[in-house]
Amino acid sequence: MSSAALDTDCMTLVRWLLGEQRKHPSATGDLTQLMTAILAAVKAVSSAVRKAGIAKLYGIAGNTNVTGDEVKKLDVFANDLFVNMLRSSYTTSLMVSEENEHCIEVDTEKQGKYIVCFDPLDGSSNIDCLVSIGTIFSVYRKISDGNPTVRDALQPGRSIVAAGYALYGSATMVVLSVGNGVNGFMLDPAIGEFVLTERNIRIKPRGKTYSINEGYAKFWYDPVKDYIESKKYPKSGKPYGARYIGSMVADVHRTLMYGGIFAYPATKESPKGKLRLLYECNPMAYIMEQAGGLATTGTMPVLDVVPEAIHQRVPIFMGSREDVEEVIDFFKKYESS
Ligand code: P6P
Repeated sequence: MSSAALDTDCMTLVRWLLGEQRKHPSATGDLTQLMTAILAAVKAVSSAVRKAGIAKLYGIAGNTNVTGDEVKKLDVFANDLFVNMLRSSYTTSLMVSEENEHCIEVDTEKQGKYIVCFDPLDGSSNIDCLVSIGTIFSVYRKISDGNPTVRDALQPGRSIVAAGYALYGSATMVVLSVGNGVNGFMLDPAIGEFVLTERNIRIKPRGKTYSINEGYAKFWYDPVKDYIESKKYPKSGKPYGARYIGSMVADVHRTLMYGGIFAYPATKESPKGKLRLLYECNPMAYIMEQAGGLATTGTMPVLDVVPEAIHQRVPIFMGSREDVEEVIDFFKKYESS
């Protein structure tokens, strides 16, 4: 039996949220309710992700499972879950999903005061080789009067109320911030609850690894080329190690827990980078800053970027404060030259 099941006073995520809620006398409990909806979807996705691996392994034929049900692509399945759980939570007015071209407006009678931007299953192309994948989300307050508009979704990351991610790895973990530091909650399948296991996560001021897809080195701009060169061939001290999984949640979680830097820069092939501002870069940048780290586009803090489109991409360098400050110095050197 798991330790949490034995612990008669384990700190579950919902208990923790209720405690955070009590710190704000004006809190209505809506954010707790919203997070409960997200956690329900995360649990269901976690179960499906683990089953999908087994299904693939035992060769369940075609697109139907043993009961003959149409088996949805995992990312579509995950998206439907988050949309439906949030719709029925009466806390959300508008959603932006990586899976939907346009904003998803909640029916008037079910609208609430929050806006949620999410990537339901980031890195899903990795599922067939059992690489860890994840869900990324960020929560804002609705700022428009009346029915929600896309303007509600185009707020800078500085306006985030809560953000986090779920990592479907060797275990399923939710890492969350509601503006008062970062905490990690492990899913205990024995009791179906997320239990606080990483309290007040702080990222090291400097790490020993860099995480970037070096396959694109040919297309890097000079500041990135020079920075990575300086990590591989330092004038003094040991070179940095290289770590790159190619699944953002896994790469960012490792960076948060061990220190170092994660980068998806602009390249000559992808002048804005690849990662999306609203539901990949902003939530992760928020977590990094809440944990004492930094997140930059190279020329400005990611959280200060004013979005112009819901699926826009931005370059990103995030992680240990001193490592990110070094990157910024390389960009400044080229700006002034
Ligand atoms: P590349 C996965 O497809 C993803 O969206 C992120 O999870 C990951 O960080 C990135 O793309 C990897 O991209 O170009 O290195 O394969």
